[in-house]
Amino acid sequence: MNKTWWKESVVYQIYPRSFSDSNGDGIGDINGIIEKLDYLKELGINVIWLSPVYQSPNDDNGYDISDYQKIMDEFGTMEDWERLLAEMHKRGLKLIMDLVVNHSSDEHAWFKESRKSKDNPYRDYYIWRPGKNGAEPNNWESVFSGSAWEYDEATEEYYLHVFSKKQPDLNWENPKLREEVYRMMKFWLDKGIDGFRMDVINFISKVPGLPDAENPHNQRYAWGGDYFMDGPRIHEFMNEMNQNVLSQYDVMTVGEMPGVTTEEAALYTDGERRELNMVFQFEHVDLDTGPGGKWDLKPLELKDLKATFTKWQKGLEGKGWNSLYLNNHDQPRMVSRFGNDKEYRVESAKMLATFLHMMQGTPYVYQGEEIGMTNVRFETIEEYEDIETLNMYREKVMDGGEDLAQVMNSVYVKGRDNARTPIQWDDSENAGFTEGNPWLKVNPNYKEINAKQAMEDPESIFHFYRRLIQLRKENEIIVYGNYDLLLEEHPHIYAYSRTLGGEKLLVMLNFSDERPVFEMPEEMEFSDHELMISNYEVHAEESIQTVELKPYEARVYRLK
Ligand code: TEU
Ligand code: CA
Repeated sequence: MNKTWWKESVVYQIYPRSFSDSNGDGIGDINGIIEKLDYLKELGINVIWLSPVYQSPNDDNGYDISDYQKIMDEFGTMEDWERLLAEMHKRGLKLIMDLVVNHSSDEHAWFKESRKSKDNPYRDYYIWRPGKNGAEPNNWESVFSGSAWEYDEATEEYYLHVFSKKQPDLNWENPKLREEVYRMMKFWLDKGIDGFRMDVINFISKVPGLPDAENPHNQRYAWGGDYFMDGPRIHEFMNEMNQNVLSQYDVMTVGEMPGVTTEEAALYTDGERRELNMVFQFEHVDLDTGPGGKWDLKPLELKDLKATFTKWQKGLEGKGWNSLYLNNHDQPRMVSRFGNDKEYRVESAKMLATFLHMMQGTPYVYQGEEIGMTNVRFETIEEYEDIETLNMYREKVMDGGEDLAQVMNSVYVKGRDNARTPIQWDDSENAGFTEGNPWLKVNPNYKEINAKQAMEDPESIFHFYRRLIQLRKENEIIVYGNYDLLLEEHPHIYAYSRTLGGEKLLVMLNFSDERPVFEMPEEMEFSDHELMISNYEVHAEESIQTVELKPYEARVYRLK
């Protein structure tokens, strides 16, 4: 068991555009974050992952970077950012920055050069190909709809963009590009940051030849992920980055990796191999997705959630390290998705937090999660801002003639703007997020759900998170203990144990609004037990052999 600070940390993700606006232009900014550091300190987190704050034309809200070494004007200046880092370090908070190097913006100086001519020194910083029979070089589909290729008049070739056409993919085969990225990483590390979250980092190695994707349903374009997810040179690139850059600093790294398997993740996060500390896997956020992809809704089954989490807990045990998350800026709000955001919003938010924070790995809290913020339903598509949502709408409704109500329903359930509405700080106009016009409308439920209310109420979700985070700090077993699933077949109860040396924890969670009665397996019979945390009142004399749980009830016991 190798102990390190990043295993013992709890990370809080800030999506700066929606966090806190200090100057009334309706857009969250760096000074707004500084104003809220004491709030975050009180919550107890010790690392902040800051989504991109670099210069960007904002086609994808900062995930399209036009200058990696400048701060976006709307967010402030480099001096503001340096003050943020200093104010964080003063409070014992660490900062990890978003590293977006699968692609840049098409407005980046490299791309402006690259597109000029075929012999431009920057040509090979990106992936250019001639067309095939008057069409795109292959049939790959962009994550944001349509072809993953864009034709460029100047040189009569196409460039690859797995995301939007304003996000051309960088060519990692080119050692000069890799050197530039490493130099840029050092620029930030030398300023004193504490690590990186790496955007779709397992996409950077493409299979040479860029073969056509399989297309069983004969669609116009098809998902080409087989040819760039965990591609042929990915481990070599990760290892090179580690040798050249990361190993020279005491930092933490987390690679965002759609499609990653437990076997691959064990390699990426095996300390001996010197690649990354942990990865964000996607299996649990794909369980409610049908065969038609993200917008094809499918009900979530508890048995699938058990199987997935158990696979990841056991798959990395003693080999690598898990990151634990239930939502982020790309995913719906967790209480709306996995809990019940109506009758049992507070209970189910606390239950889900217990579920995640009692597992082995490093937990991530996404802004607003700690006050139980929910999904939003805007009436018309015009009120949405997210490029993924808007492109999909254009393709399906305007071009494809699909049913409007059905598409809007998918947006309500899965759209990324669910997670991007401004943080609800109080019950004043615009939820105290801004004194101006927010860039994305505030969720109308801010009068009941807001941070001010949550701080004042000792029974709030916020204070429950505070206790969970505190428990993790005080109990090594919560960080390092081994996980084992119990009651595998139960349709409503998710129960598991954690074991470290002679110590044991028992976690019991009700994922339903019913009141199931169940028997704990005999191996959980201990002479004594102590309740560590729960989201309902529990009587000390209650048995833990035959148990009845209330709707969305969560209990954690220490067994002795
Ligand atoms: O996301 C990568 C990714 O593949 C998905 O999560 C995807 O963006 C989408 O949400 C699927 O529905 C990362 C960033 O987190 C995301 O915000 C960016 O848009 C994307 O990369 C491109 O940089
Ligand atoms: Ca602002």
